[in-house]
Amino acid sequence: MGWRCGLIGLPNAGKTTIFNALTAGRAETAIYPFSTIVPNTGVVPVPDDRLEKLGELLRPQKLTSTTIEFVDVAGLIAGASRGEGLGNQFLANLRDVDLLVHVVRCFQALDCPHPLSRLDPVRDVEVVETELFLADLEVLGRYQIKLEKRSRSGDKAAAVALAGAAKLAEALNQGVWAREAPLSAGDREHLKEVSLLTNKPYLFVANVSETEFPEGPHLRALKDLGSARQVPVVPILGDLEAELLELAEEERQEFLKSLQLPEWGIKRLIRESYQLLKLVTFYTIVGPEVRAWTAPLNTKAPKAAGQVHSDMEKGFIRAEVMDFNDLTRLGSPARVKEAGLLHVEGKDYTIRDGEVLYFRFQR
Ligand SMILES: Nc1nc2c(ncn2[C@@H]2O[C@H](COP(=O)(O)OP(=O)(O)OP(=O)(O)O)[C@@H](O)[C@H]2O)c(=O)[nH]1
Ligand SMILES: [Mg+2]
Repeated sequence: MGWRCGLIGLPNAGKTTIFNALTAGRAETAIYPFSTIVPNTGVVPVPDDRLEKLGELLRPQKLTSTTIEFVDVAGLIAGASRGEGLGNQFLANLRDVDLLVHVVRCFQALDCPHPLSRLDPVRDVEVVETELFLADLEVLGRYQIKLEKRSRSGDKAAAVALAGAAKLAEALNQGVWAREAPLSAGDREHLKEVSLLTNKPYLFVANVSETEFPEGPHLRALKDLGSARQVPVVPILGDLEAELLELAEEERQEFLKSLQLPEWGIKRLIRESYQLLKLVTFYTIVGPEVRAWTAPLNTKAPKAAGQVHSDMEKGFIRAEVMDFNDLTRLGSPARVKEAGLLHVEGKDYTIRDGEVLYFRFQR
């Protein structure tokens, strides 16, 4: 299963720069706005300390991370819903992403003008979010027309959904995110067909310059906004992090130290995205390969097995489960078994974060 994050923001906020830093890509960036027209997509391994530890302990021939995909689209400007700039049709590319990452410009660059002249991250957020609301209202409006037709032809469920849609439209008009709108679980169930951007988990990336780091006024303003709204803020030194990918790992580490940073922003962004998606990580040891997998919270063992191979879900018999901590403490799967800490679990078992699983199945 693929997890996807969409990058949004004003033109020249550095979305593509950060996309390149994340994916080690070479998508075109430019000092003029609207340099991205066709979306860029790239798959990124999720950094995972536990997987590294399993690698050191078990020395497999192959160590495979789980991945997350990033999608970089064009910039949004005020009036995009009326066709300004590149319009907002390209947002359709983000309807099926699982998470929105809003790249907010917190860097000054004389050669790369801000599309609204002055640097002001809080205003930029408002401009972009207004366009998200307008885009969602458009999509919801089209859905309401469909529901009305269905309701007129006697579809009772459509009539109930219509009432929920009206409540949702009212919330969006007042600037309330769809995911925070006061809707009942029933309303949400009826509206699950319609995919709204403001219904997605969301975080800010502050694209900062070195002068703004670790605590310049623009970054501070964005952090304050983030804490007031409970939206995480991840600072990234966009240009620098993208450029330094050219260097050897050792030199990159030196740089990190000289900047007194615990880790690169892009690494933190991948981790934060993964956490916001409320995913759990489980591990399998199959032949020469130790591999990390991703599943939504509360996934049953057969579904998790299905991620590895669809036959494993169909023919699922049982899962043999070890805890990562037991395995690293005792040193090998055999010792975990000897200590009586290998649990055998059936079809109804809900897997938990950090478990190491062997799936038994019939072919
Ligand atoms: N000084 C500085 N310049 C940056 C930084 N991040 C990006 N830039 C520059 O800003 C310009 C625009 O960056 P892009 O990554 O193309 O911006 P974008 O948001 O993808 O823009 P559009 O695709 O046009 O919407 C480029 O010239 C980058 O080199 C940064 O952190 N510091
Ligand atoms: Mg771009």
